[in-house]
Amino acid sequence: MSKVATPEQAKEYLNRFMEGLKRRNPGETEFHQAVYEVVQSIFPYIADKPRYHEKQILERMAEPDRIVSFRVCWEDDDGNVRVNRGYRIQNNNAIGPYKGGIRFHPSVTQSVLKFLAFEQTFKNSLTGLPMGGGKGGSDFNPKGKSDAEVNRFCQSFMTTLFHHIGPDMDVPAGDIGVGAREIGYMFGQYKRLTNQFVGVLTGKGLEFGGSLIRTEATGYGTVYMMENMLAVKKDGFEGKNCAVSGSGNVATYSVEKINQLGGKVVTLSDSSGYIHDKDGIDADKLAYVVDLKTVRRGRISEYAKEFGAEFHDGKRPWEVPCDLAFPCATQNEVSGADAKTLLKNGCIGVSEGANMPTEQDGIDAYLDAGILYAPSKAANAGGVAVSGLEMSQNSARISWSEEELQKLLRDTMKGIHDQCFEYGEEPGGRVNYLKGANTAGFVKVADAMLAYGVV
Ligand code: NDP
Ligand code: 2IT
Repeated sequence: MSKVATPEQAKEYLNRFMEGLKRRNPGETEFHQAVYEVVQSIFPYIADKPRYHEKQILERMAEPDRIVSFRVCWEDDDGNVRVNRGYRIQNNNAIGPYKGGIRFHPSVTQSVLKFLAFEQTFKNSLTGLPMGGGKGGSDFNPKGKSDAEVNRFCQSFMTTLFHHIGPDMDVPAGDIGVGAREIGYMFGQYKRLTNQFVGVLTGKGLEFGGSLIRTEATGYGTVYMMENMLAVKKDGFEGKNCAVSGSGNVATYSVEKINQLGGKVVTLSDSSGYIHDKDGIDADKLAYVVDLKTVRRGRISEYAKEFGAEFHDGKRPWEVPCDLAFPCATQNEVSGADAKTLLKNGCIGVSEGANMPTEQDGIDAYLDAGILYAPSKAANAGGVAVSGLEMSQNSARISWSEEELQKLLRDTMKGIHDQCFEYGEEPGGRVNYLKGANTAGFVKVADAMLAYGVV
């Protein structure tokens, strides 16, 4: 395919590509979804560049370098032996060591982690830092487990994982269900097994090599991405009503930054439902949420009781009218119908803190409406960017000041915005940030792969 393809040829190529992918990866629907989103949006860019086709670059990117799957045995507090499955997916290390989080959640499957590792490859490329893409995790459910049980699980998980990771090989971090506590337990076990104190995990405690603002970085970055998109339209957060989903790490620091920039957040959620607080979630209420979720490990419904807000059992917040939406919980939490409801109610911007939170027909609805839409691999890249800075600090055995890191995070998000803008600008002045993110992320990884020959 050496000339610009006609729309029919493009469609045929996409169909053939997806058929092959589905045949090779049966039943892995989340992985199919993530690959489809990328391939269909970068096709206009690669159509007239035969080097990418001849060297099968997309086919190689969509085949992980390595999948490690292993048994994780541990004993619960009653002495019962429990068995979970652990994984590490090393998707692509063309531009740096594998890098990406670890997720502990009962919904974790190979398909979920393959989609996340694939996405991470593009996201990490966008940060401009030398990091490849990987992801890991387990179907272990930390909810309701004692600290001692979580400790035993993390130690058992690391006892196999440590063979496959290293500061120049693969550097995991946190994700859903993996926060400061779990990273501490896993780092402690890595150190014990290897007798090495190295930057093999990021998101570490500040006492043992962690970086300032890593905890805040994903949420802050998601909001900076929206701030940058609004600035192009000579607009800002002042007076905007915002709907945020989730109530974990990404959601809470998104709320903090929205508040600082003059917006008002009216929703938060967890897997049992959402709260609607018409008065806004201010700093004091947010401190309550952080304590509720990270110390007491309770349910978001308790917020409604505490502050007299509404709780909507089993529902998602997208039915609440808002100017801006920040899905910050999990994949596929915004259906096509939810996206249409957001648009009908006047939503003008979506910045995705979670990974792949919007289903494909929801994305299509945003793009058709021409709203400001920052896809997850651009919007939530601030977290892994500060992880990259944590790696740099660990290698140099130094710690940067909060002021320096805050500036680096802001500059990184501006850089990501500008790359998406450059590759996503369309005739008529619209910016397709999805196409921009996928294309800009692709180019760097693809060109590095070309340089290596056939590997
Ligand atoms: P946390 O574990 O801190 O919080 C997760 C939140 O999402 C909780 O409120 C949880 O509710 C909710 N949630 C999880 N699974 C589901 C589900 N199946 N249905 C409904 N709600 C659910 O995770 P993070 O905040 O770290 O991660 C949130 C999202 O952001 C994920 O998509 C993650 O991949 C992404 N992300 C995280 C980064 C980070 O640095 N931590 C970086 C980039 C992206 P409940 O308490 O009921 O489980
Ligand atoms: O999805 C993500 O980017 C993360 N969970 C953070 C990865 C990291 O290595 O900091």
